[in-house]
Amino acid sequence: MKIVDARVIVTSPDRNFVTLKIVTDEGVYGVGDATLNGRELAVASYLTDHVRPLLIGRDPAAIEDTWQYLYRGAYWRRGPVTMTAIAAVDTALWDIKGKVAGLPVYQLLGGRSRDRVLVYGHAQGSTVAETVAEVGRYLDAGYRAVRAQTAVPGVSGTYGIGSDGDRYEPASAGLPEETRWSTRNYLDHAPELFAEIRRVHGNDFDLLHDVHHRLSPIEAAGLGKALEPYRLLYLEDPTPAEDQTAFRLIRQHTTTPIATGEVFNSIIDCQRLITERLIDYVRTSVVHAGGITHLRRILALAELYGVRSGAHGATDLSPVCLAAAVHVDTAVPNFGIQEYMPHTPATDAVFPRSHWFDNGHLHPGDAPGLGVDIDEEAAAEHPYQPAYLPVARLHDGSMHDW
Ligand code: EZ4
Ligand code: CO
Repeated sequence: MKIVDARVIVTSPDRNFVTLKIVTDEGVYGVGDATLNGRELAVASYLTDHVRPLLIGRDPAAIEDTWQYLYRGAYWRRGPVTMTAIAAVDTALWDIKGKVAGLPVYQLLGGRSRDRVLVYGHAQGSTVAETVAEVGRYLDAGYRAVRAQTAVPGVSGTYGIGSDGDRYEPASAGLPEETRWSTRNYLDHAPELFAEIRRVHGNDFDLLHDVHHRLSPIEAAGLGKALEPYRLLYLEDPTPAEDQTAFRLIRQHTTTPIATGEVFNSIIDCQRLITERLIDYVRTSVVHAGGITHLRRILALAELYGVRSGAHGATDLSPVCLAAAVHVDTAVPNFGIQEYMPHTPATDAVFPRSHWFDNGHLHPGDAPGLGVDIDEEAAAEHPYQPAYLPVARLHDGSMHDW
C-alpha cells in the first residue's frame, strides 16, 4: 500500500478547522486534525508546501518511521506549527491502520482500560450567582465534573466567558480583541465563586478552574492555598506554561492539584514538570503535541511519575482531534479527565463521527479507525474566515499573557 495523495482541507463551519486527508492507492484514506487556532494557514502551508511531497509514495503502515522522518528528519524541529502538522499526518495514519485492520484505534493502542471516558463541561456566567446556577445545570444533565469560570469585576473580556451557552469561542474575526486584565480583582473574586459552588452544590463532583496563564508563581501559590478548602480536581495553567521551574514554587505552597500543557507540543516541554512531579495532570492534546504517537510517549512518561492525562478539548480542537482523543483516553492506564465542549451543528454536519456522548462521558464507538470523517462537499460551503485569539493588556496599557 502506498500514499498517493495528502489533501489539506480548510473549512469554517462557525470556526476554522484544518484537516489533512491522506489517501492510499487502495482507496483507504485517513483524516487528521491540523487546526492551530488563529494560525491555521501556517500549518496548512507547512503541510501542503513542505510535508505533502515527503508523503507521496510512502508506506502508510510505517507510522513510527514517518513520525521520526518528519521530526528527526527536519533540522528545524518542534514548535506548534511543525508539531501540529506532524500530528495531522500521524493521526491520519492511525486512522488508516485501524481501517485496514478493521479495528477501532483504541484496540490498536492495547484495548480498553475503561468502560467510558469522564469529561468535564464548562460552566460560565457574568456573575457568581449565574455561574453557580450553570454548574447546577451541568450536574442536572449528568456531568460528574465541571469547570467554573466567572466574569471578574473590573476586567473586560474575562477569559472563559462567552455568550453562546455551552460554548466558549475566544477567536473572533478581524484583528485581535483587546481585553483588560487585573490580577488583584481576579484574586479577590475567584475564591468567592468556589466557596459558593461548594455551599450550594456540595462536594460530590469534580470541580476545575482555568487561570489561563495569568499569574506569577507566588500569586498562583496564594490562589492554590485559598482554593484548598474547595478541593478542586485541578487548577489549570496557573502561570505561563513554558516556565517549567515556576511550578516548583507553586508546589512548595499548596496541595491544590495542578494541570498544565495545552500549549505544549513536545515531551521536552513537560519533561521536568513530570519527572519532578510538579504537576498532577498533563493537558497535551493529540493535535498540538505530535499526534497519537507522541502523546502516548508523553503519557507513558507521566504514568511513571503518577501524573494523569487531562486532555485539552476546547472547540478549536476539531471533531477529528476529539475522536482521536477518545481512543487514547479509552486505552491509556493513566487517563484522568477529558475536556469537552460540544461543537456547533454546522461543525457536526461537516464531520460525521461515531464517538458519542452520554451522561457526562464519551464513548469511542466501534467503527474501524478513528470513526470520524470529513464531508468535503459540506466543508466547501464554509470558506476560511480570518480570525485571531484575543490579547490582554494591564490597566497601564502594557501587554499581559492572554
Ligand atoms: O483558550 O483552546 O482550557 N481550555 C482553554 C481554551 C484555549 C483555546 C485557545 O485556542 O484554555 O479555551
Ligand atoms: Co485552558
